[in-house]
Amino acid sequence: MTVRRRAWLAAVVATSALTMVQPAAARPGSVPVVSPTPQQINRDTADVTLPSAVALATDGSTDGPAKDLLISLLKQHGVKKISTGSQRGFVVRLGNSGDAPAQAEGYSLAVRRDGVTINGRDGAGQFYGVQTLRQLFVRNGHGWAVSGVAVRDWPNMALRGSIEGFYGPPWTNEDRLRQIAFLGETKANTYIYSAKDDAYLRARWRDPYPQQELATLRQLVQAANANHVDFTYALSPGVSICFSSPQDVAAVKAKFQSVYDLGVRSFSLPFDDISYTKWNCAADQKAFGAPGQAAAGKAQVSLLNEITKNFVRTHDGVRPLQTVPTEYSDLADSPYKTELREHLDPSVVVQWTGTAVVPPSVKNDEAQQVSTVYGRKVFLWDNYPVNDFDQSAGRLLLAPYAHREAGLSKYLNGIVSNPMNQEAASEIAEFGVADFSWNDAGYSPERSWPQALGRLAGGDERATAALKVFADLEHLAPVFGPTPWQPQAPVLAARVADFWQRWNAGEHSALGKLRSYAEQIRNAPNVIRDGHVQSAFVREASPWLDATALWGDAMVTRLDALAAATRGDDTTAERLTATADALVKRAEAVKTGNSNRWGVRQALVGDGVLDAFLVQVRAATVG
Ligand code: LTM
Repeated sequence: MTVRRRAWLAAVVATSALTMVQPAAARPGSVPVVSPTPQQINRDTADVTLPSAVALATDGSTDGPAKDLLISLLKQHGVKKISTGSQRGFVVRLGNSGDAPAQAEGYSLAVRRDGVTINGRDGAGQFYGVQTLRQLFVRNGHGWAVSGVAVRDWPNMALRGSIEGFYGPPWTNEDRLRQIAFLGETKANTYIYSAKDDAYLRARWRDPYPQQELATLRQLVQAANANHVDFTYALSPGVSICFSSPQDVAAVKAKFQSVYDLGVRSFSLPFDDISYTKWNCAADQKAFGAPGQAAAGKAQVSLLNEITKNFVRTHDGVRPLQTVPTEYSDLADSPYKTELREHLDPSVVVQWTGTAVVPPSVKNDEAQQVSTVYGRKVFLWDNYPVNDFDQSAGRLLLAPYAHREAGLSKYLNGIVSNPMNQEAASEIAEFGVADFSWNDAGYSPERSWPQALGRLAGGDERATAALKVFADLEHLAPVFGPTPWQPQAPVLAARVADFWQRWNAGEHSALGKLRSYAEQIRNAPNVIRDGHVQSAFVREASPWLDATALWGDAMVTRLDALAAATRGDDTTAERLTATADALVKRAEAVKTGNSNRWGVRQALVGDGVLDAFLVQVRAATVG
């Protein structure tokens, strides 16, 4: 690697370390919370004070990005002097001189009185060891210590990350850089660049990139490499390709070559959301037969096998080709799937969305069945927390990642989340995806979700609590049908149910308890805006935060009206009821920006629970 390139990479890693959201410092003496949940973590010794001078010991295998991240973390935690060459005093070792687990991307980490040792099976393993160390720093007076733990860790799934695969406004470059840093931080290794409305990927797939676009892509690829993320370039020619045309096949290769030259080493040819029962050219009928499922399978296989043979295998370092079949969301065998199972090169990685496109759950027996049908382990394209379709209009989907069965790592070779058009808000569910795909057996949504919120709040406990209140009001997951499978506002709903039970039993003190939660709802947006919450999240969530403040105010006011009516002060009760009515109107009038395919809509907050409660309280107040 040239000196200039090393300096550039150091700058990229330093930038992501700076923008990296800091976890709350671990609690002294306990086994710290590390995410993704490690396979093995044990407390070995008391917390070890981090001195202001340390020696850094590397070996021939030490990974550049891991080392750069390590140095920047040590500096952020009070280390002033980092010497190399000597191995005296407190030594931080990074490389593969010892006992790294055998699994790809695995690492071991040991904290002792005289230093910290991280051994990675490979470069990514070292990087992930350092990402674990990032979560082990403990406050120690004015300085820092490191939790005295021993970790052995590796991922259960080979591919983990996200696919920018939604419809509507694609992410900005800034969003993508943030996402790539997030993926590195959560030990996810895959970002698939597949935005449906990016013309160069789909509608104008044949067109070469202008210089400016190439420069932007180069920046993304370099950031991905510096974070151990495979930037996967997904070209979707299915809308217009003539499979039997040598010119079109050459156009696919040329487009791939143009990004290979930027450093891309991972490629996909998705065929989702196209019509596969008609040809785009008459020649295909001659080459593959009358249009139909089997013929479509043959045509797609011919392109995928040709690209595997004469692009993937002829270019250094290129990973197996990926595809999204046109039949991506069911389990049934078909003439199309038979073609793929019997003739597709076994190295090609096939994606699947689970059943129902936007699946309420993904189960082991389904994954097992589909892996039989496609003749290989499949790669889950999980449409979670995507909000590009009409049933999710007006919503941010902030529920935990859930109802994916432990054991899926046996049948899946990975999971990528298809996120929302709102990048930072997607990180809540994506955090769970990274956690689950690393260690599906150890995953718990109840544990992971608060960690995701705490991370977004930069470790700010007050803001984390406010985010919990806010996210409870956006507690939905993608769903195609009318019935949500994640409960909306479960905390509020439970509090409201408890309130009515007590109130109807004549326990009027219940009102004060619920009022204080209503105040938390009203105040959450300000706390979020004033705290250390990631600014991109605050920007994206802004309409929903505005609406939340108004709904919270309406709830406080409605409860005050009820209190007034209960003590016989009808004048106040009527005045407050009118005030609350006006607040509800204002809350209902808050609109989303034009951020999604569904355009400008009401910014929905706790709908079905909060609004319904306000109607009930009104009736109880004014009869
Ligand atoms: O899921 C797949 C493979 N394709 C599309 C996605 O692009 C889209 O974002 C989701 C949700 O609307 N549904 C799809 O079918």
